[in-house]
Amino acid sequence: MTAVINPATEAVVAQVAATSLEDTDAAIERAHVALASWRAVAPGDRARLLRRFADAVDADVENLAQLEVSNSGHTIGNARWEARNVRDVLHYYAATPERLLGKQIPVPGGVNMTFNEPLGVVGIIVPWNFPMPIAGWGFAPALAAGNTVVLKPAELTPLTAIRLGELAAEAGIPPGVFTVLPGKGSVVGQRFVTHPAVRKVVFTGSTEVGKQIMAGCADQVKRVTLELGGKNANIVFADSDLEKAAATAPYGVFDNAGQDCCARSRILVQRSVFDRFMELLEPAVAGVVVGDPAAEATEMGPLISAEHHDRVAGYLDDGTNVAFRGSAPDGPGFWFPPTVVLPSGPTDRIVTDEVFGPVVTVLPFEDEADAISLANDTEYGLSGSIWTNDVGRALRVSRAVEAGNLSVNSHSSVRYWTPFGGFKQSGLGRELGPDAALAFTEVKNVFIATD
Ligand code: TAP
Repeated sequence: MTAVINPATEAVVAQVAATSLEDTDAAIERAHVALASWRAVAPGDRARLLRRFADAVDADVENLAQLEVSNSGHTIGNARWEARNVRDVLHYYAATPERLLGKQIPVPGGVNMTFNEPLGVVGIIVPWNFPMPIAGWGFAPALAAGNTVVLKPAELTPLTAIRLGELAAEAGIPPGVFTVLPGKGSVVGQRFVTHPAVRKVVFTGSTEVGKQIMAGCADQVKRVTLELGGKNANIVFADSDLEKAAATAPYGVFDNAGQDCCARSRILVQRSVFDRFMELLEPAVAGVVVGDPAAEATEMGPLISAEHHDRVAGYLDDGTNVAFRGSAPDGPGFWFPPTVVLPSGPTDRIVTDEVFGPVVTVLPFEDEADAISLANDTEYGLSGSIWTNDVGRALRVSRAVEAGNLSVNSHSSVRYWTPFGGFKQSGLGRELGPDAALAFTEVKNVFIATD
């Protein structure tokens, strides 16, 4: 049994059994057996089952949100959005089974056509920072395309995934088609990589573990989608709406206490407006409401664990030039105040590493070329923001920054109907959007001779 801790109170909220290697194998076997019957479900019926699953999630939004607040310390507002996001991806991909259209390609002497065949059993490995959406982004398109799914939540945050498994069963998703297996990454997650019946692994988590997963999958030429870390730039040009850029910068990085692969944790500000930007940023940071995540007005909760708290704190020492900090409650709970750092330069560890906490660095740049060069001076490439009122510059810089998800005059990165994923070491493949279900299929080409 593993104790599940509320990070805002340090109280034990549940005890969850860790799935053994034998039980993982048995679940994968059941998922393998269930493939034939799930594939045979008529497209319209598969779509109806996914919509019923979505409706079950919709009816359970408040319960799922409260579970997430107590397990992950997410603010109640964010947790409701996350539960509704699972509902929405299920509805969106419920349209897939009837629209997985092959092609008919003209060839002499016969008929040539393509089919999008399901891959088989898909293993989905989820991190602790967004347990619900990241699970849904994988299982909704995978199930819609006719695959069966085994899903491992993070050991720290299994509660909403377990509930989603119950809701799937209540909605009529057949046994073996969608199985949630709480447990250790080194046991359950690793078995997804090595078990030959698992044909694809979808992994979201750290770049370090992602590389191990990719290397492990190579042994069986197993398909893999990786959503990994980020160290995203928030580029503020002198010609932008500086008040708005400064007022929104805290949300861009401190949402979910900075435990967000899309956090804009490197603010780059044009030198001519640097001092003014810092003057505007200070009250915005002071105004972030940090505290009880169950309270409606709270904007930032705690970090996920004591261990993670120590890791984040380890980036700050006596020599760190902290410009200013927001507030945070005293313990119990793994609290860390929103923190703004003026580093000595772009090679400081706090600028190059993914801190994954409520810590942001601010650096000046001279001109457009300098901004692009600084933004790209990282092996990550997940997201970023560009603040400017010059439309030509907005387009030039968006094309030049090496990242999968950019927003201009906004920090918004995720919409379930648009593609999401990283450049460089931030990942491999794309989730969400119109093409995500195709990543759970193989294209088969069939020629029928007529002559
Ligand atoms: P990880 O430590 O990499 O863990 C992620 C998941 O992998 C957990 O379920 C973990 O299980 C499992 N795992 C660990 N070792 C494994 C192994 N050897 N084989 C198979 N599975 C294994 O990451 P984390 O600390 O939970 O999450 C934070 C990271 O995720 C950050 O780097 C963040 O940027 C990234 N992230 C990326 C995105 C996107 S979309 N790009 C979104 C969210 C988060 P345990 O729970 O047992 O450790």
